Amino acid sequence: MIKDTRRFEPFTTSPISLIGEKGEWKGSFELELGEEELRRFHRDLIAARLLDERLILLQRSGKTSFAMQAAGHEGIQVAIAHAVKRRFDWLFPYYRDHGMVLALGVPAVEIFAENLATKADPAKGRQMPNHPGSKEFNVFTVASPIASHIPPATGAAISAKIRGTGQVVVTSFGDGATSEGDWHAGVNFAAAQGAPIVFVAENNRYAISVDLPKQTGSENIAIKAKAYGMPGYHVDGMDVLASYYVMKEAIEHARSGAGPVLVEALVYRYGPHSSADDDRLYRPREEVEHWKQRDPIERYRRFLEKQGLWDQEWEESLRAEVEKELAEALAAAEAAGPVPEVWMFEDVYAEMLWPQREQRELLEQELSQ
Ligand SMILES: Cc1ncc(C[n+]2csc(CCOP(=O)(O)OP(=O)(O)O)c2C)c(N)n1
Repeated sequence: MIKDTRRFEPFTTSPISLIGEKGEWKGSFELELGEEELRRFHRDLIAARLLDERLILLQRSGKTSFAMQAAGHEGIQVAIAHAVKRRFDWLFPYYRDHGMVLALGVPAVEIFAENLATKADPAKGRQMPNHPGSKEFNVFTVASPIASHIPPATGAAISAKIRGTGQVVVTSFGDGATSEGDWHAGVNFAAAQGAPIVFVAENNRYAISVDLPKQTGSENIAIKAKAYGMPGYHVDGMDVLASYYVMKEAIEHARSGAGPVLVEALVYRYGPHSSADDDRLYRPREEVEHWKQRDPIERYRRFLEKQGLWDQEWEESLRAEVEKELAEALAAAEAAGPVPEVWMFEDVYAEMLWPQREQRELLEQELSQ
C-alpha cells in the first residue's frame, strides 16, 4: 500500500502537471526545493538539449554513423537523474536517454567517446552510438533490442531486495517497448516478486512511424499497471517538476518495500526517430509545432522567472558555460584517438580460442598492408 503521505493519485485520466503554460506553480504543496537545485534543473535541461544538438552534428559531419534525437524528452530525463540516489540506485535507460545520463553526472567526455568509439570510451568502442553506460554511476549499458533490458532490470531489483541493499532500479523505455514480450515478462515478474523498481515509459506517441493507437488498445500506458498489481502514474513528462515529484514518490514507494511502480511520462520527440528516418512521411508539421509550444525548457524558464530566479544575463552565461564544457569534452574524446580494431577480440574469453587468434592475425595482416 502507498503511504498516506502520497501527493498524487495513480491512474488519473489526464497527466499530472505542476507548471502551467505561463510558468505558474500549480502544486497544492510547498516546493521544498532550494534555489540551487531549482537552478540546477535548468542547467541540466539546457545541457541535455545542447548535447543532443552536438550528437546530431557529429553524425551530420560524418564523425559518427548514427544519432538518436532526444529534444522534447528532457523533462522526465532530468527529473529521473535528480530523483534517484546517485551512484547507489541503478539505472537501466534506453537509447534516447543521453540527457538523463549526463544529468546524473556521467562525464560528457565518456558520452562523446562512446559515440565516436575513441579510447576514452569505457565500453572500448564496442557499442552503437547513443548507447551509453557507466559502471561508476550504476548505469546499465543501453541495449539495442527494444525492451530487452526490462527483464535484467527486474533481475537487478530482485537481487537488491534479496540482499536487502535498499537500492531501487529505474528503467526507461519508449511506448513501443510496452508491446514487446520482454516488457510484459519483466513487469509481471517484478510485481510477483515485489521488486523495488520503477518502470518509466517515455511516451512520445510513436515507435518510428507506428503511432500509439496502432501500438495498444489500452486507453493509456499507465493503466496497464492495474492488471499487474502496481500503481500507474500518468505524468506530463515535459514538466520537469511534475516528473520529479512523481518520480520521487514512485521511488520512495519502491524503496519502502511496497513493490514496483509504472510511470507514463507524456513527451514528444521534436526530431525524426533517428538520423536514418524521415518523419515528414508520417507526422504533420503542425503536430510537431503544436508540441514544441509545450517545450520543457521554455516552460521551466518561465517558472524560474516567476520565482524570481531567472534573468537573461544568467541564461546567457549558463549556455556559454555549458557550450564550453561540451566543446572541451568533445575535444578530449577526439584527442584520445580511435580504438584499435583488434580490441574487438579482447574481454570475451579468459583465454582466446584458436578461431579468434586466427581471425585476429588475419585482421592484423590486413591492417598492416
Ligand atoms: C526487438 C526490436 N525490434 C525492432 C527494433 C527496431 N527499432 C529500433 S527503435 C524502434 C522503435 C521503438 O519505439 P519506442 O519504444 O516507442 O521508443 P522511441 O524510439 O519512440 O523513443 C524499433 C522498432 C529493435 N531495435 N529491437
